[in-house]
Amino acid sequence: MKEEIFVYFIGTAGSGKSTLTYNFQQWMSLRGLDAITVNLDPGAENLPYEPDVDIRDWISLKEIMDSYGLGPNGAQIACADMIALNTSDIKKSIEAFKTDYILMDTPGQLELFVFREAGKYIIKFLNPNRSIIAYLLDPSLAKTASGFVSQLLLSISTNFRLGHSQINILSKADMLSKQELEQINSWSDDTDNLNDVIMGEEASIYREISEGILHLISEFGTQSKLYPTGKQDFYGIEDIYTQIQLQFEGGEDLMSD
Ligand SMILES: Nc1nc2c(ncn2[C@@H]2O[C@H](COP(=O)(O)OP(=O)(O)OP(=O)(O)O)[C@@H](O)[C@H]2O)c(=O)[nH]1
Ligand SMILES: [Mg+2]
Repeated sequence: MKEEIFVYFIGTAGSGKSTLTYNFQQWMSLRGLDAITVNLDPGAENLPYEPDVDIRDWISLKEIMDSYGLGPNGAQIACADMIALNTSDIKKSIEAFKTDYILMDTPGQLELFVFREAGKYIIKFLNPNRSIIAYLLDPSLAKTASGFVSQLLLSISTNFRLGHSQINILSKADMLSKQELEQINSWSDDTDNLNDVIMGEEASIYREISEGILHLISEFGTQSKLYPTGKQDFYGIEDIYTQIQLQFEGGEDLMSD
């Protein structure tokens, strides 16, 4: 076994993190590769998989709400900070599996993991050198040029906050029409195409802001490339796996071990 890789699935609420976590593990397992799933969402109710390591074994959103008289959002914040206190136990549970890939399914509310200190702390504590962020862009929020730019901005903010390798994923791509997917792909492949559409919009402060953000993206060479995935037939998962392997093993396939 090589040193393990941690993949953190992060994205806005309902962007498909848990589904992709599950499908990724299934895809690996079908190829004889070893991966475990870790649920980091203390409020998760209907997960599409049975997590190998589950934060709910240590922290329950419902209990925190009841004990501290908090509403669901306040309790989520308290839980996010409590997760950091349990990282040592989580690490021990993960290590017991001696696996190659650790698929980390993060809480529904992106800001809990990305903008509070706990997320950064967890990544650092578990394995800062072998961690990658799989950032999910929800296609329903990225169909228009300005929607796409705002989603890219969120992805960049995540990258800026967490400071780790990041791969951008267009989740639920099966929900897009062929034309919509082609358009988003053309924006993701070349931001000049996106700029053309934005420049064609009616002049407004929002157009100016979009232009400014795009300028920022090209200035810093930020990755705007998106890898589409869908829940049927493991659509796009091999590409994600290849990108992760490229990042850490120079593209070597674990199957070749
Ligand atoms: N068509 C389609 N639906 C999907 C796909 N991935 C997820 N979904 C659906 O989108 C909804 C949300 O999926 P989840 O995987 O729970 O998303 P999540 O980001 O984990 O959600 P939260 O943890 O609640 O933020 C579910 O109804 C899924 O069945 C996909 O690739 N294609
Ligand atoms: Mg989820």
